[in-house]
Amino acid sequence: MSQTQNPTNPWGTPERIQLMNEAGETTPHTSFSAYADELTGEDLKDMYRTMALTRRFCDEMTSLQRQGQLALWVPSRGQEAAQVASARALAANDYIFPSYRDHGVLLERGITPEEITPLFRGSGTLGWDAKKHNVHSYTLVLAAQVLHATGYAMGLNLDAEIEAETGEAQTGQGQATDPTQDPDKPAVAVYCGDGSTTEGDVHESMVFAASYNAPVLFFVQNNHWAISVPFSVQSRVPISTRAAGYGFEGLRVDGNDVLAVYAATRYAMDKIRTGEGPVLIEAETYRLGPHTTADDPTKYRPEDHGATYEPLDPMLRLEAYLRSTGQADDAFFDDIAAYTKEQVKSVRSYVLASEPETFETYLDRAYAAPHQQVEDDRSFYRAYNDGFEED
Ligand SMILES: Cc1ncc(C[n+]2csc(CCOP(=O)(O)OP(=O)(O)O)c2C)c(N)n1
Repeated sequence: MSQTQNPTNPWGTPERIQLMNEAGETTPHTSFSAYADELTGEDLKDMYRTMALTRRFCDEMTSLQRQGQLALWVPSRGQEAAQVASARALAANDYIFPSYRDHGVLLERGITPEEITPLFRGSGTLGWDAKKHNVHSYTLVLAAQVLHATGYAMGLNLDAEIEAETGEAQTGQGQATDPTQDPDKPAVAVYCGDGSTTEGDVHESMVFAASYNAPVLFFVQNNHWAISVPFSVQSRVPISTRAAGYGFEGLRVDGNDVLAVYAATRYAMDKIRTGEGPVLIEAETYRLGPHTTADDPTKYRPEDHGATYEPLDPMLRLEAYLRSTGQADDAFFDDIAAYTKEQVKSVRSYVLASEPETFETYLDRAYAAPHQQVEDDRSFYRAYNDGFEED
């Protein structure tokens, strides 16, 4: 297949939901505007603040990586609307399974920037309390989290069955909220990229989720690239069309539009909670930066990509909307700049003060009980290390 081929779908393509265009102008939608209308001006400003923090934090972490202070960084530039608006539409007792680029999801969920850093500094594997936030660890093995999420969602159905039989609310594993007080039935949201959907794990997850009516949202951020492979090579059709093949609804949404992403996610979670099973959302966004700090996109990306995609930047769009509707002015944006600057200053100090762990510490944590494979790895590692001569 040629790399320039455009994905088309002769069997029908879900409409692309957009409530706010690139200029920040809104258009009502018969089904989705009602959900977006739940957001107050304060909510939108708050979302802008989190998006701005995500971006500023991302830039700071990129600089720290360039200075040799981090092993690697995975930038989220361009995907802030998809991440922050979808996370805002989830309930506190929904359990989230992120990929490795979902910093906006975490920050929206109340995880601090500092807590995101250990994985990239090598000073720990999981910096946040997964049970407190109902957010699983980042997953670097593509799509593994999609299986975990589906299994977790199937477990929630089993919990509900036990509750129906015994009358006792089940807490589930790691649910931070009190199930007797929760207004919403818990569900699961899993994040993955367009490239990840080509993994068998995603296919298996979707088959199981459909068969068992699992309460899970598959939130795919189509950022148009799987490292250097363009979306046109990965899929002949928009990813949202695939859901029909599994027998559940697929939504296609402008992933740079906070209103559309929020509305689609709220709609999907309502549907999932009523027991109708899974939903797939494809958020069409764009990765403005490199895949990671180890990547050089100038080697594979068209030279004019900036001219095409930078005007679609979700930050510019929300700013235009807030300004044109008189909800925010220079003073607001100056405050945000000062706030994010302060935040990343303290992250920088935190990172520089945190000590990288030794490799053996990771081996200690691989299994709860002794494991022969781990001991073999330990012996191999020690022998390898002993092979280096002292200066
Ligand atoms: C199982 C597995 N295969 C290959 C890789 C190497 N790899 C890391 S990221 C990536 C591309 C992922 O693209 P996508 O799913 O679209 O997510 P994005 O990074 O664009 O957010 C690949 C192939 C991996 N981490 N895990």
